[in-house]
Amino acid sequence: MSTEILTYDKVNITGGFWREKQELIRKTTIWNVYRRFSDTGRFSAFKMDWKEGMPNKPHYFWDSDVAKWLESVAYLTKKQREPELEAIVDEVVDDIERAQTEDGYFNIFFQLFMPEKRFTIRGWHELYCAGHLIEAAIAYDEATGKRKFLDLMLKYAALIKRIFMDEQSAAFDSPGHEEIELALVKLYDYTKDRQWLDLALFFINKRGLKEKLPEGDDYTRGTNVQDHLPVREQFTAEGHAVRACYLYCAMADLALRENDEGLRNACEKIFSDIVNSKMYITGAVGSTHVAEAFEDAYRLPNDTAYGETCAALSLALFARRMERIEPDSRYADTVERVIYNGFLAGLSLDGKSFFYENAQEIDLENRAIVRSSLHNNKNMHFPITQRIEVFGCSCCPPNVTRFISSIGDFIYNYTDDTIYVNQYMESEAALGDVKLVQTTNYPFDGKVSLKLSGGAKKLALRVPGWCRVWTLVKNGAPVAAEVVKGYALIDAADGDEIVLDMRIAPRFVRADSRVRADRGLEAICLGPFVMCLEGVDNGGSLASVVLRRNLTVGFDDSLGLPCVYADAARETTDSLYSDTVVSTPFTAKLIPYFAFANRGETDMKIWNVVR
Ligand code: FUB
Ligand code: ZN
Repeated sequence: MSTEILTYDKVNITGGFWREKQELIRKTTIWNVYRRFSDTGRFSAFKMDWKEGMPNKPHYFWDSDVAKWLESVAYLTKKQREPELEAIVDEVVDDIERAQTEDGYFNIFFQLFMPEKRFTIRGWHELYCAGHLIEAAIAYDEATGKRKFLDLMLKYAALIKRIFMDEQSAAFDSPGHEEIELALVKLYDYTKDRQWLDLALFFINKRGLKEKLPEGDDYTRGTNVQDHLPVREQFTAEGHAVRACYLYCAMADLALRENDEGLRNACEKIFSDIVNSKMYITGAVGSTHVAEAFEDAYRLPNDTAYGETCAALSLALFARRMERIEPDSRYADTVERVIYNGFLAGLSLDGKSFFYENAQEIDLENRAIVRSSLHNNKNMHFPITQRIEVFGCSCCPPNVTRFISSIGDFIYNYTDDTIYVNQYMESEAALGDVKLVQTTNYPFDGKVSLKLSGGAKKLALRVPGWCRVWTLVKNGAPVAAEVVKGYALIDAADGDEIVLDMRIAPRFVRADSRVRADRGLEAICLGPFVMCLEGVDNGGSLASVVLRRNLTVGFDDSLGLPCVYADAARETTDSLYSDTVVSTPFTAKLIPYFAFANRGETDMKIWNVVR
């Protein structure tokens, strides 16, 4: 039984944790990304007047960086008009209009540097850029009613369809970096024009058939770009993690719309493969910097983890599509794991800077030893320890802004008679005549009140996988509820108030013993937060810290976040090998993982010895 998404435009996040994040994006992050993208020439590149000798030579996927920023502005604008931001978008759209060729083509890099090579180099992201521009154009039209951007992109999409699908005259048959497939499904949903769904299907169906291989192009064939098998025969997550998850998003989209059992089966298996063997406890995925890829099952090293912000985010996008196909709480649980941990770590608390790779452990002393070693393994890659404002490859920052601005998409799904409550965020939502007011201080507190008015619906409230003790109260009286696939079901009529109270207490979590990096270690979680130790709170190096099982919850006022205190000790030996251990007790402090690295460079550890 499939469901519909109650999209972000019908859900207003009115307070609490995510409202603060959305305000941060609106007031700080969107502008900071704009400034950094302007400084680095990304916006002026759209003028198409770059000449040799000038600084900031346009890069082959800058279009996509700006496109995601434009899309973010659309989501912000939908909630509250922002004339200054809108003026910037309009100028970019005018630039695109001026530069777009007669036949509809638009790509900064190819038009400036190699117009004769268009649609011949599979690895150079033309279709990826096109996909992001299409997503932005849809969002902007939807938010403002200004149609020009969408018309330009419809013209471009028509060219792509003609060259790739009708004439089959391009040198490759499916994109080297997936993205346009899911954008085309959105275009179909928005315009109801079947040709866009057909084009998305065309790209999906061509992948893995290896019919066309541009000469000398070895990189963009095979596992790294999910081209090793036809998509309906792919059952494990492989290759570049962002590419992979964008592909899986489109596969899930098409499985739903086309009632395609083969795609659905592949998506279910791939999703299980990810969450059962290839995902960090934080929801980060893509554990190696080598090709930014999924590693083999259970290979989840902490100190060298890659875990790109875009990859975590795209896993949440995939999970959301899967929960549309089938309301099973494991999908929303995964979304929750990602958004409170592996994704959110990508953004600094002040909203100005970003991680591209997200460390799962920082041991500064060990890094120094490895780096100074004569036998230094040059391939050993450690993620950066401090967020920065812009990267040479800056795909993550505008992905963060568009994701948080539209995070309302993740709260509710519905069928004719049921509303699924997937995420707990203080909000007001409208589904036709039915209004839902969600009041909560989640994730700091596990109590959620839902007031329904204007009709009657069954509510299906997700009981998070981490939650062991919860109660349900209807209009002040405790009620029992049947739980189906992780959702507690309860009828609600006009004026009813349902209160779900989930006990949030710190808990110890272990990893499957096949995850070598976590063997013998435990993590502490608090509600949806994965907690971590930081050197700045715990006296520098964390390598010798042993935690005890005695935990108390506190609040860190300077971070504005809950913390956990643990009885602990530093255990050191008196020589390289020794049976004499010196144990110095202290109280350890753990903070939510996503907030690490906001107080200078320091050690960080999620997995610890607990004794
Ligand atoms: O190549 C485009 C984007 O930049 C990818 O999705 C990221 O992994 C980064 O390589
Ligand atoms: Zn990225």
